[in-house]
Amino acid sequence: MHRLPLSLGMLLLLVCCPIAPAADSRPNVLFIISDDLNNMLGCYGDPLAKTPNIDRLAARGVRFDRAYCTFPLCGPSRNSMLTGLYPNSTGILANAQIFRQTIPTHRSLPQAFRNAGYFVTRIGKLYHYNVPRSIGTNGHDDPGSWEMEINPAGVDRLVEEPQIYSLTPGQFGGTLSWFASPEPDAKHTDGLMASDAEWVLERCSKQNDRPFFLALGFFRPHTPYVAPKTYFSKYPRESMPVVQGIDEDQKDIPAPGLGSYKREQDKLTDELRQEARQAYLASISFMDSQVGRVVDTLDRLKLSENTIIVFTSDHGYHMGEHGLWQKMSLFEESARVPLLIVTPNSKQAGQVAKTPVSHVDLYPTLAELCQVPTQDALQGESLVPILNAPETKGRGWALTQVMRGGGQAAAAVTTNVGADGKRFFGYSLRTDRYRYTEWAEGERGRELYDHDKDPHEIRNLANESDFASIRDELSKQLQAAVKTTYPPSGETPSLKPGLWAPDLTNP
Ligand SMILES: [Ca+2]
Ligand SMILES: [Ca+2]
Repeated sequence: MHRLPLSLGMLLLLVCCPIAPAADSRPNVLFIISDDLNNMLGCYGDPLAKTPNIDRLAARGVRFDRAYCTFPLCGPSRNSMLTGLYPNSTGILANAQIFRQTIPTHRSLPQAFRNAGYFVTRIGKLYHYNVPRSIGTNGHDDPGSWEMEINPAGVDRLVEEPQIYSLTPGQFGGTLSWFASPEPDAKHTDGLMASDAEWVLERCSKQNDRPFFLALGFFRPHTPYVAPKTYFSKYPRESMPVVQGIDEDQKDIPAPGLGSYKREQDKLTDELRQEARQAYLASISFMDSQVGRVVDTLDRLKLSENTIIVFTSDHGYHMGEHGLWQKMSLFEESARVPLLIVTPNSKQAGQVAKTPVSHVDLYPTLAELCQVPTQDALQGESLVPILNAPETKGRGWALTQVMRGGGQAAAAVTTNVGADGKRFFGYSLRTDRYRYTEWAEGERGRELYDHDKDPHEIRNLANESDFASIRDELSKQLQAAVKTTYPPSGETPSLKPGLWAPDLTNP
């Protein structure tokens, strides 16, 4: 009597759930993003950067040589990447906003993983934060994206701010500022985050009934460039290069192309330029060490055998090229981002993909790799064919946009260059060979650079008659690309009053 119901029950279980997914066999995801990090990394050929841990990741996966953000500013870029939509479809064109205020029912990348049963955790900055002011808080977060959030704040935020050098004293977030800290790695915010990530991974190795999606958002090298002083000593100040030939270079750049310049940068001497580069590189090496700790833990716990690792940044960064610093330009240094994707046991480990790709491609890529359903229309393309064969052509272009004149984005970081106060966009199309940029549909200027001959984008060919046909062809391609950035309605969604807005609380 005892045995029959049990057998029936088992039989029923088999009949009812013959194709139940084996949840624990889906790969985990370790998604690492650094803030304001350009491609000054050893694996991208930088002659100075000491980044052994990120270089090690590059050797384990596919390195995307031409990866681009959609908008070189934290908030718009991160909302775009994490929703899989261009900024013209998220409606987030400035910092301190979240897509729940514009497209509230859209499912974010981490949310799709949550809905598919993953244990989804955020540590640090994934959506926008004011740095350093909102370190230690949720920032401008989307609570619906995560099951668990961890927000440490280290000595860089809690103790050392009075000692930080700044071009504009007392300001650190949008201003060039730095400090060589006497405190060790473990006491800094990014060090605490690496420790928290180790703790989460320990938990996931013991409790492996569900795969995990661990999103780890380091704050460095974002200003203020605060890092333990041992990292500063890797980069002697006197040996730091200073970009030359700025006046000559700027002559053929339309005014909006230089619109991210800030008046306070007039104070920069060559010595300060060297100090800024030293501090930026020191912050990169410090962040690289924290990446190494987390990846070592993943290896030690044998989780890497079934974990996809992504490493990227929210946008690029200038170190004086064209006379510019920081972000919000459409030049290569600001639009380009590092992108490494490591899939377990990849036959393509160490290979390089040269075709242009975009941050909007990450959502469909990870969803495909993990068989996570995507219920919303996404605007990127899966990079899986490129991961399988890095010479695959893909879409063949990447589009980056920025806003100028009036509006909140301008107030966030840039000089307002629209004398009439009118808001306008710049769009820049990157193909294998060219970068082509239009400001206000070309009314406020065009730029064309040939990367085969001019990798530093010094000579603007847009007004040279020999290049008129290439320019016109790229202009058509750019306008077609811009059309793909809008939602089906053709209208960018606007902020809706009454919808949840993040509360910014200082710790
Ligand atoms: Ca950023
Ligand atoms: Ca030039």
